[in-house]
Parts: sequence; structure tokens; C-alpha cells
Amino acid sequence: MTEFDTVIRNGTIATASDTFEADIGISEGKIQAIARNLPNGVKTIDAKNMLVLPGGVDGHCHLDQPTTDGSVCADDFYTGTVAAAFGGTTTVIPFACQFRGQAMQTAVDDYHLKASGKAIVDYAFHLIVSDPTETTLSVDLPRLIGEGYTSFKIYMTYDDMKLNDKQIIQLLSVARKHGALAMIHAENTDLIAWLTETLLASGHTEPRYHAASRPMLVEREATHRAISIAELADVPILIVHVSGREAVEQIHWAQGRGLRIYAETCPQYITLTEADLAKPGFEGAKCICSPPPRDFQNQSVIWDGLASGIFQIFSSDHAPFRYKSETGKMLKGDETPFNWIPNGLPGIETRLPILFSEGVKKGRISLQKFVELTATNPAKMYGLHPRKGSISIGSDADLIVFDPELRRIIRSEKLHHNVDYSPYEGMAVDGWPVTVLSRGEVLIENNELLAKPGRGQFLPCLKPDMARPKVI
Ligand code: DUC
Ligand code: ZN
Ligand code: ZN
Repeated sequence: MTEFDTVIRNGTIATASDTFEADIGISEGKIQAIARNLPNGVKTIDAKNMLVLPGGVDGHCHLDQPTTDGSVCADDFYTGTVAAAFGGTTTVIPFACQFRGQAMQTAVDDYHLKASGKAIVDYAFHLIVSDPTETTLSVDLPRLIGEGYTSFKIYMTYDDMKLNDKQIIQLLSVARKHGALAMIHAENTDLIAWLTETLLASGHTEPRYHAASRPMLVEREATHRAISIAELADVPILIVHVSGREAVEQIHWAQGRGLRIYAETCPQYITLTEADLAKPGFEGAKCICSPPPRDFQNQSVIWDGLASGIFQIFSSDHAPFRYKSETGKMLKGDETPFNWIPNGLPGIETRLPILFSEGVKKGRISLQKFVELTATNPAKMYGLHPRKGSISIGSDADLIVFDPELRRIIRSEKLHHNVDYSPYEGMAVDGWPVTVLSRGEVLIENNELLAKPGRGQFLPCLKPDMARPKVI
């Protein structure tokens, strides 16, 4: 038998369905053997006392995404994917965002230029459709879906991207006809606009009023509306970044009626609360994202939904803006009114450790559920499975050797993002990846980056089979 390029020995393998002791033999970037007592390879990694997991698939993150307000996404495809890899994520799916008036293809071409030569892990693209012209709907999207861009995001808020209900159903019809998956940002834009004007008119400009301008009700209403539009269009949708009980109730209700409504949540909704937006001075800006974090009761509803299968995927929604920067949170200085503070948090590197520590270690979710939420389901949802998100013969050898006992205190300066803070600063987490492989190549070992920029490859996604996401 020819020698394997790499063998990972003595580890405990965990997949979305099983946990077992075995070695993994890797050659030509693929998993070739899973068995006990494999011979050493050219390189042998000892994973004694370690878990061996499929590399994380981050189904929602923003890298080098252009904006229209003067803010700058702090991570490009190099810093963003390096941070991803250090946190155990070996596939990222950020967004090629169409500006109004722009052809969708131009957005995709620009985005390829941003990624190539920089990414160190493999990547696919979601599209963001902000200008659903006749050409976009009937020519560009069908072609792009066929070329491997099989998911797109629809915003129900933000003036530069929001779509009205008619535009949404037009897009969902395209998704149905051509087999794409629509991801929906569900918040009622007009109610947010009215609340924002009212708060500002009363002189309430501080970061904490961001939460008051986007209460749970606006998310609940838009979630219900998105579900209704999807029911009429007869197509599955994924509600992204769900923040708490009232949206979960809508999703659960829809799932109970047999509708294919899928849901995503993110680290901020199990760790932060709106009290974090009320920290002294301008500090609260560090935790401004939309929807905003809620309270502890809402966190526990999110945990229940993660454990029970209401949620299929757990993504970072990494949307990195620097704190002390006039292209970041301080867009208009250190008293920037809340409605001008860029929305989004860094979290691509801390996604797996936070869910493992708070979820698996604290007995809230099983190890299998952890793998399912962070790797297997996002790969299935977005048409990358079984190449990604799986430990099986023939899958890409995207693997992490994960030390379940390694305690780290999250410090932004120790992370690899290009952001000057972490919303999780000072948080203790138990469990962190120690060795990270992508297509058999060791990217991270002994806390060192071994990968070269540009080694990451673009992944065209297969059309998600509409009957397929049997992940509930
Ligand atoms: N929506 C996102 O998906 N990410 C960051 C901010 C937002 O509103
Ligand atoms: Zn969003
Ligand atoms: Zn996002």
C-alpha cells in the first residue's frame, strides 16, 4: 500500500451522527481511509486526547464587502480567512453584493478579484440582490444560479438594499424556478425608520438606542411576513440571524405547518444582551448589530431552538468594523448617533470555540449537534456536501484537531482579524482548534500559520435540492 500523505492518529472522530476512535489517512487532499491502526504517513499528526472534527463551514460572513455609507469592512479575504482558519473554519461563504444600478455579474466579478490571491481557505459566494430588474430576474440570476451561486440574500431593511414584498415574491419565484435558496434579513424597515426618527427627535442618540429602534416586534412581524411570502411562492427560505423568542415562535409555527422554513442564529444571540449596548461612553457601539442582542430569556429560547432542531445552522455573521476608526464604529466621531454606527460584529474566529464551550461543555447541545450546526448542515444547505462538512471517504480533508480542554480567554489582540476589539473580550472559553487542515494541507499548527495567501479555491455550489434539506 502506498504511504498516505498525512495520517491523523489516536483521535476521537466526531461527525454529525457519530463519535468513534479511528485514524484518518489522507492523500491528494482527500480522506482516503478511516480505520484503526493505520500506518504512519509522510506526515503523522498525533491527536491523542483530541477531537477530530470536520472543518467549520461559515455560511454567513462578510469579507471585503463594499458599503454605501463610508464605512469599510475591516477584513479582506486574507485577514478574514486567516482568522477563520485559526478558529477552525475551513470554508467561508461571504456575499457578492449588488449595488443598485449595478449588473449582478459585475458584483460577482469584483468579488472574485477581491478573493483571488488572498483567501487561505476555500470559499463560495452568496449573492445579495438589491436591484431586481427584469434582466437581473430573468437573465442574470438564472445563469448565475446555474454557475454555482445558488443562494442569495434578501434584505427587508436598510435603505440601500431593502426590497418590498412584491420584489421579494418575484425573487422567491426565481428561487423556486431555478432551485436557489433565499436567505432573508427579516426586520420591518418602516417601523425601524419611525422609531429611529422618534428617538433622535427626543435626543436619544447613544448606542443603546439602537436596540430600542429595532425591538423584537419588528423582527417578529417581518419574519411572519417572509414566511407568508415564501408560502405563497411555495419555496423554502432561510431566516438568518434570528435573535430571540418571538421570531423563533414564528419559525416553529411555520415548521409545524410543514413549511420548509429554515433558520440560522449566531454567537451574539447566545452571549450578548442589550445591556452590552448600554455600556459607558461609546463602548456599546462594539455590540451594535442587527437584529440587536436581546436578553437572557431570549438567549435561552435560542438555546432551546439549537438543541431541538428549529435552527439548522450556526454562523458567525462576521461583519467587521474597527472601533476607533472613522471608517468604522466612529463613522462620525466618538459620539456617532446610533443610526450611523455600522451594524455588525467580528466573530469569524470565535464561532466554534464559543458554541463548543457554551453549548457542548455546558451540556446544552450534544457534540453531534455542534458538528451539524457548524459544518455539516451549512455544507448541505448551500450545496457543498459531502465535499465539505463531512468526514467520509472521498471528502476534502478539511479537518480540525480540536482540544476540548484548552482554556482560552478571548482577547482581541490574540485574534487574527483586522479589528481593534472583540465583543467577547475577556470571555473564558474551553475548547479551541490546535491543528487545522484544508484539502490535506496543514494551515495552522503550534499556533502558527503555515498557509500562503491565495491557496483557497472558489467552490461553485450545487443547487440545493428543494426536497433535500431534511435537516429539521
Ligand atoms: N445584517 C447582516 O447580515 N450582517 C451584518 C449586519 C446586518 O444587518
Ligand atoms: Zn442581515
Ligand atoms: Zn450578515
